[in-house]
Amino acid sequence: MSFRIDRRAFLKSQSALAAATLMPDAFAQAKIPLLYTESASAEDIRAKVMMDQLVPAIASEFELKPYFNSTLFKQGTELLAMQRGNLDMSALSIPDFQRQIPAWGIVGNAYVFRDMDHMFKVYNSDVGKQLFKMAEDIGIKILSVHYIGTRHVSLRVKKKINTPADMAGIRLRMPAGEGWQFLGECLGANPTPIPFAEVYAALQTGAIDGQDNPMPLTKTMKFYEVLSQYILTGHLINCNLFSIAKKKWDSLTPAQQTKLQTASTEYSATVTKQFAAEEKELAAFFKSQGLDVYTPDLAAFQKFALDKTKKSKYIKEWVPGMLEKIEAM
Ligand code: KDO
Repeated sequence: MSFRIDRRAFLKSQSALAAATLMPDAFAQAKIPLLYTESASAEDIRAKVMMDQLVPAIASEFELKPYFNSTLFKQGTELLAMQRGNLDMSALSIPDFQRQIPAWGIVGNAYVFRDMDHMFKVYNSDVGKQLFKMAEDIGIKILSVHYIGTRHVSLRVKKKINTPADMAGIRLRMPAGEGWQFLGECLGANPTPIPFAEVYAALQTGAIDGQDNPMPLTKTMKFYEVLSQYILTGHLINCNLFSIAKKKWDSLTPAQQTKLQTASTEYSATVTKQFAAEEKELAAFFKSQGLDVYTPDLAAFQKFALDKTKKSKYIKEWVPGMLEKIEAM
């Protein structure tokens, strides 16, 4: 019986074998791809810190491929994409979780957090653990949390705003999602959903009267070019929940998990620091750009939001006793 050797196949196998021996690393340690997308723009603090700090920090094990400006998935669909295995990681918002876990509404409600420190105290407590466990139960592992600024109302229209009654009829863009729309109602406004990437055009064309992004995002996206005033309602201490699909997380070795967890914690700490520092300078910057920047009757805004929340279906979806625990921290 004669063996006909296929010369081409033989040569191919030999060259592959040679390559493997010459470059053991390339074959032995194939990098784990991590597909990432979020709605922040490529100029955003989060994107810059990701490219400068996070990507290199995990490069020995992972190839993190970020897509910014919602170029891979529409804002608000990232969580679903992660559950379906089409996306590995994203910086998620509270209403993204609230869609499937109504109890999450508590941490996305107007005026629940007093300030950034209070927010982190809550996420680092057993309340945070309870919420993060609920996230894992729907297939999302939250790695870390970063502060992206405090949300205030900013308007294109010049109408003076002192109380929620003054917001009646104001077409306020809020991100899509029931939790976001309710937040807009808690400000007395008429909320309308528009993706983050389309807010500038909506302000420019007059399709909306205003929006509520934190100052650092209003700066990065140049929204201030089409705004006339910043009303410092401080209605939400805003964060992103830096997350990975649990199936992907569970597929990693303990060493890879430790590497990714440590780098993510450090990433969110740097992002938080830069947002908090930049935010302090921005009221002066917006005034220099000709915007009116002032504080409204905060007690009136807080009372209105609390009354609206108490009368809403949402408060019934919260974990009993959780609000008291948060307020006591
Ligand atoms: C926005 O769409 O207004 C928002 O600020 C909501 C935030 O929770 C967050 O999703 C943010 O967009 C994106 O990260 C883009 O900055």
